[in-house]
Amino acid sequence: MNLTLSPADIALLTDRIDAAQKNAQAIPKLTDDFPGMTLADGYAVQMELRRRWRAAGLRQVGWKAGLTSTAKMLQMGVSVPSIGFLMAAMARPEGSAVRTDDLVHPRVECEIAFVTKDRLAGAHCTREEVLAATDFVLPSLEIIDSRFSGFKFDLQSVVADNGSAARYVTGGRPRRATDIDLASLGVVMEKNGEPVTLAATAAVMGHPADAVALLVKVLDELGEDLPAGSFVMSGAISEAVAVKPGDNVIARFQELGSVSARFV
Ligand code: OOG
Ligand code: MG
Repeated sequence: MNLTLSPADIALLTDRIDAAQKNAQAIPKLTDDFPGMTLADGYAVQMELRRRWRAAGLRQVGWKAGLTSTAKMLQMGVSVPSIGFLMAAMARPEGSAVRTDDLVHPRVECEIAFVTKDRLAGAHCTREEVLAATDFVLPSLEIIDSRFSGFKFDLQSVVADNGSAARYVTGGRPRRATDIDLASLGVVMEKNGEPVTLAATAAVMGHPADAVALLVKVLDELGEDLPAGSFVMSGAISEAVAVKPGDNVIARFQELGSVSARFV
């Protein structure tokens, strides 16, 4: 990957992203000031953010793939999948009240989450390897929150912003990935009792395990692997839905049960 930013610029942009996240304050997308930024530069900022948070004692639980469905690519105008890291502090209990005053403009996505039992690594990771290394899958909601004004960004900026990662909720019934057909599960997301998105899990790259394989390949390019025991979100199955205080969201997954959150 082709890095163009100096270490000082990477530190500066990491400061900006970190502050925008901590203050829940929108900032202009990074390419406004650094138009030559590359995808590698975006990941350099993301990895510096991860390094800082881990150095501060925060615990990483896994990774997320994003922009892995056509619905999301069309919604965001970005057509290349990307990854981000997930920390324990981002988790919220199922059905619990999720605060919005510490977020900029939250949106909710429904995703298949994987928990792994074996290490995955390398530039040629396959769907079959992912399924063999998966302990169980479960339904999840991701609450994304772009730190960029108007929720508008390009690939470089969103990668630097850790793929808009903010909160996540898991629920439902964990299942062995091999006991169900993970590519053909219907998912309905409801907001305040009304269906707002309808899709099937094949919307994620044909099979959600392919999104995990892609994530492993990106990790390989970054010099990382996916350790056993990782929690991995495979990307939104349908478009993200904006939420505000008072909203209730439930996603009902065929075979996996439901997962919900309410917003305050
Ligand atoms: C980027 C993150 C996308 C997904 O599941 O597709 C994502 C964004 O849309 O803000 O998490
Ligand atoms: Mg997501």
